Amino acid sequence: MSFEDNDYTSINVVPVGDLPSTLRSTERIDRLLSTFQRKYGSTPLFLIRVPGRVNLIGEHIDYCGYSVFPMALQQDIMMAVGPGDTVPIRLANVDSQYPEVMIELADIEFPKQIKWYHYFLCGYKGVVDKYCDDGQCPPINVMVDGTIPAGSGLSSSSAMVVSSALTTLISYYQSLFKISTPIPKLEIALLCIRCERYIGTDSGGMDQAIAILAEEGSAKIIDFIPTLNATNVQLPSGVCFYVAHCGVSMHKAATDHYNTRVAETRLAAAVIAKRLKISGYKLGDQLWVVQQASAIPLAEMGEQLANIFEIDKESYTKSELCSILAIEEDEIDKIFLSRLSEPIEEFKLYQRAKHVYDEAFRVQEFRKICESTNDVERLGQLMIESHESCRDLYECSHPKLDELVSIALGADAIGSRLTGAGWGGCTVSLVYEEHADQFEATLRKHCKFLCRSGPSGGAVIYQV
Ligand code: NG1
Repeated sequence: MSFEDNDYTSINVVPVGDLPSTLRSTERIDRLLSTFQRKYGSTPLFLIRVPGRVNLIGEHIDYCGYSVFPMALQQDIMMAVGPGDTVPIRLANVDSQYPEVMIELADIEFPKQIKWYHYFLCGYKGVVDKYCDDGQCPPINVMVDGTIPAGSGLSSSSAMVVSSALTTLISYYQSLFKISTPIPKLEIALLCIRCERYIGTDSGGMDQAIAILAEEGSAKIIDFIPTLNATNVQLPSGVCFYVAHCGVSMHKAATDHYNTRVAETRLAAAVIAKRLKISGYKLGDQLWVVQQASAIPLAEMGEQLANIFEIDKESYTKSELCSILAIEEDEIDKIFLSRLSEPIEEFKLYQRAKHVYDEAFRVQEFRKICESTNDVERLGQLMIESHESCRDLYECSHPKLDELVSIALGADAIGSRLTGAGWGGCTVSLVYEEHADQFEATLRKHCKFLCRSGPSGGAVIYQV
């Protein structure tokens, strides 16, 4: 991915009076401002608001180079920021379960045991390293408040990373007496994608991109190839989307699940490249690279895999892969497995690649329908197929997610699927407006977090 200068504007810096009516003069904003005031003895200069997101379709394909279809939610992370004293970063949270921290620059590191503030440090470090002269931002005091349930597949982590990046950027520029940052949104999105990887997860980029590039009223197709790009897509009328939590939380950075899938998709690409004799392929390339080089249309790629892999073979061992790829074990370790904390010996390649190619094609179909026929029954069908593929081929579901999907379909959802990384977290369901009340009443009996959301806007900086 690269950044090309184009017509994307920078992040809006607007007066605090422009907060959306759902937030202006609310208890939540009063509490954020007064907690800041009590803790730091001053009023913040800025409020930064960054939304969470729900991915409508296109799971685990962003890191393979394929387009995804998320929309921003109303749930968000807000940060209040003002100039600090001598400590470079004082960071507190309105929610007392997240204890206050004071951070010296020399202390910025990313251990295996991640704490809540490490996501803040990702954005902070990314910005300081790239934009601040002498690698320094003046001391800042920050108070955080969030309404995105953590570990729910709604991207609370990226909302935190993006808000910390913007908090750091605006504090730096403000200290230079330049209030609004001239840095284009796409550039900030690319920076945030890169810097969330300090945490140890090889994430694809969907979450940071939508958090920054979302526009009220439209879902977005996010493309990564040839460059990061976001296109508005109007969702059909007469239907709505519900997000529901299955009750099991999943903290990606604490397990190898996610990075294992990234590794399996890259190993699958290596086997495809070898067997199709693809020239120009480099070890570690993503699945889109081999599909494009093979000239096999995406629609056919999933089927073609049956001729490339031994499909009755459940998994491949490392030594089998060494002989197929004609490389040494330590090359596999270095190129594909270096981000895993535990060794793994068995790799499912056919199943992962099949999911990725089929899912990428479902995204194309979903988009086409939204832009043409608005055949909502087909949209629902694509969501159901997506869930089945996540469950059976990609193995990133959870029995509680499967159960919630069944409950949603039994309550007249047109389609329902897990959303986000999975292994817990939330489902997203497509529901006819006229069934919404009934659907909501049924789902409320089964989950603590349920929200109906239309597409929200992206990150905004408010000047207090
Ligand atoms: P969540 O649901 O936020 O854990 C993750 C990745 C996305 C994408 C989805 C699966 C991060 C920050 N986000 O999302 O890039 O790969 O899983 O589609 O790692």
